[in-house]
Amino acid sequence: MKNQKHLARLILAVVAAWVSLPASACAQASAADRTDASSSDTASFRTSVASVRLAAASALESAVLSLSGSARMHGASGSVHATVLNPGEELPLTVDLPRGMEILYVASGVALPRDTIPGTPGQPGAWDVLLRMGDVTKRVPDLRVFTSLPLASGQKGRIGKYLVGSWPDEKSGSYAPPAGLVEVTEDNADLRVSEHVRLRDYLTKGQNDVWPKYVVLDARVLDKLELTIDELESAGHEIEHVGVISAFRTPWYNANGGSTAGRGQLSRHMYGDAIDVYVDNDRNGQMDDLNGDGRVDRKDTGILASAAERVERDQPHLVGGIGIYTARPGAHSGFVHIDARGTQARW
Ligand SMILES: [Ca+2]
Ligand SMILES: [Ca+2]
Repeated sequence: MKNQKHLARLILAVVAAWVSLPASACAQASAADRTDASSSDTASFRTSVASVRLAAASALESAVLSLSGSARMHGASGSVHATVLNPGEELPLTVDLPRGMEILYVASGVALPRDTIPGTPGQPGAWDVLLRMGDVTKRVPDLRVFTSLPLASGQKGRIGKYLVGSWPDEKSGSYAPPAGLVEVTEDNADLRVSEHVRLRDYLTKGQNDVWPKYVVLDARVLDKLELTIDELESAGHEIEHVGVISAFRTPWYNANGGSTAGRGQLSRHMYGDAIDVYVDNDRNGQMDDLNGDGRVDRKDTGILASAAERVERDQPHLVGGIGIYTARPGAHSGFVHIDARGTQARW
């Protein structure tokens, strides 16, 4: 009975903090707290607990729906899963959570049992987001928060053993060095950052045995890509899979890695807001024949680029570069570069 009274008081505390709770549930919970004076009616107590939990579940459900529909976190496409928080930044909620409801973070993509962390995690990592009210908890689907590592942690162009290089010394604007880097581990590399892209797709080539690795990830280009895919589908091209040639490139790799021909010194790939992609529904590592003429050529990459053009027209905040690369035998079968640099560029 003592435990029950304690629980009832706890529930009442939640109820008091939560103005939207139905009056009937409050009355039942109050009745439960008076059991020492009136009776030991445990059935009534159980009913009140069930009512409060049901109401908490319902409030959580609607809060989760609000977060799931938030363009701030999922983009205009609704298909972006990654929200990157710079050091010290909090989740940009677009709705006020009811009083008594809190946000919890739990490490994402790890196999072992996990602790929940209230408040924004201080250390870099990938997190699933949970909402809790009283003792009821609900996970927010398709939302992954990445807390980034301050760039100042890099020493002499390396973070740990991972060679990054250094960004040009611009003070501000879109060419200023990124505030933070997202840590990629063997455990979290397969997490989806949008419906068609995984964190792994962002990795710079090379340094295969070095973990963790680091990337810069600007979710706006993911939104632009997912909207481009929506455009293609509206035009009758079903898209199941896109291949990613390159997304983030460390400054070191941009200057020294692979074939550097045709690479800009200030490539947007170093700033995490560029992605080179091709449609690859048959997953053969080659651009697909989108127009069905039996050949894979510039007409097919052109269809992809035109879809990105239409996205830019409708979403001026995603303006940036669109570049078509024709096939280079032995290297690739053609792809389209898409970025969200903030000013229009075409090639
Ligand atoms: Ca293909
Ligand atoms: Ca074709």
